[in-house]
Amino acid sequence: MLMNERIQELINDQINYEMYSGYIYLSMAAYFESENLKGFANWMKIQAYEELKHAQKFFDYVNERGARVLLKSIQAPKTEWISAKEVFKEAYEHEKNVTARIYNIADYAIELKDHATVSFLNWYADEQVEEEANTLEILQKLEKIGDHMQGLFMLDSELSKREG
Ligand code: OFO
Repeated sequence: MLMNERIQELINDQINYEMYSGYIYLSMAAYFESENLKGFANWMKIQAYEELKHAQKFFDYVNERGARVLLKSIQAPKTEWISAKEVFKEAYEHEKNVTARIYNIADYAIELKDHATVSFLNWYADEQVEEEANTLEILQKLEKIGDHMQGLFMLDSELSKREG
């Protein structure tokens, strides 16, 4: 069954958004590098790579369905933040946005009875539970840490252990 044109468009937009997510996280990594918080930077660099994988998974799916991937320019990300807490607050909000976008595509695929796309998007729905939980967990830790530099450095050391 040929892929519906609107679904193709929505997924192409989502490829762009996943690349944009990667760009946001890489920019957050650059901010943390400039603050000498190498563990936070490590976590963000791995997150940026995860986003590239999300984009590629959509890319492969569009091709598998015999549709066409059309890449667009990627929006420039924000470059400055005032604290690690602000960064993770935005990362968490961003992930909630991504979830809403995935649900929106899934709703449309359900409407079209495009079961293959619904089934494909289930992987992203599960992944988003993890993405939201990971960013929220770090945000909550940062809220507890407050202005205590020692706590911040301990968390930085914990985040340096994340592996891709
Ligand atoms: Fe692709 O999940 Fe984060 O943005």
